[in-house]
Amino acid sequence: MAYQQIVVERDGAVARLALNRPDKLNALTQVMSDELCDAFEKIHEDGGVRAVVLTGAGRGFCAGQDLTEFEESYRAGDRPDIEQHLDKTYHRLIPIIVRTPQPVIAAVNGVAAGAGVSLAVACDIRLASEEARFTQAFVKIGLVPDSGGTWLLPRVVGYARALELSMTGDMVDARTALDIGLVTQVLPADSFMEEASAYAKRVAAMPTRALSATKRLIREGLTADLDTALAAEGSAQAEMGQTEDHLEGVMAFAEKREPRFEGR
Ligand code: LHQ
Repeated sequence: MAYQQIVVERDGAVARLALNRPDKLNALTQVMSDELCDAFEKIHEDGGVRAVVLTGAGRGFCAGQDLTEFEESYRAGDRPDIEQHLDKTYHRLIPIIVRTPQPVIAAVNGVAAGAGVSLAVACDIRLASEEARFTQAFVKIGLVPDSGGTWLLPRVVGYARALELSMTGDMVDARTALDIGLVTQVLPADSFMEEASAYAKRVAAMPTRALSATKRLIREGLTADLDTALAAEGSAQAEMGQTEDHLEGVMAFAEKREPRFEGR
């Protein structure tokens, strides 16, 4: 599949996906959503990818749904079938991102609005440029948060913050996003992609299978009872105990050297 609205690059074990409609602040279209699904599905199957970076080209991260996709129908006095649209787009895309076996890092380079915030919170780790801004813009057009926004955001920032952000639609800057836990790091704008790439390379050199199981266990643990979570940890740990990376980690510790993990 040749992509028109995203750019996929590889740098060693890091795959970098950039939304690529910079003039429209990378507003999401059906085409872009299909392309992201395809790219993430290929990454799921690619054992050579050990970390993924999701970012935006130009000054925006993602302005959410491209509102012009429906403009004609509104102007004609119709109402688009939003539920059907969601089924074809975000209801496919968001679970694919969340269930990506490899760690996924959102490098939020600029504004994130509506479904653009959902894309960011579907990732495992969020790094923000000083120029990043976030708005749950849904309310400004009389909608509820969608694309996983009601499920993902409270898990990231908590119930009270998620309600306030979603009910006001207020724009928050990168520093505030850091304060409320929406992102975990704010990096200088002029070296943002270099620093985000270096971070991703560090993650890609970690024991990938353990990271993959960790994100799954933590996600599933949020909706499991303690006994179920302990059993899931036990079974994952039994699997990790058999990996080459576990052996390498233990030997490196014994030999007082840095481990060289291969993701196996
Ligand atoms: C855009 C967009 C955009 C098209 C900027 N669409 N062009 C799901 C299913 C179905 C229906 C609806 O929704 C959803 C989920 C959602 O995501 S709902 C939320 C949709 N997003 C928004 O409501 C955000 C709309 N955008 C904005 O509020 C502003 O553009 C932000 C705050 C993101 C950025 O503001 P500025 O930095 O001042 O940039 P700008 O407004 O000048 O935008 C630059 C260009 O990007 C401009 O195009 P132009 O040709 O005039 O230069 C905008 O029209 C275009 N653009 N967002 N969502």
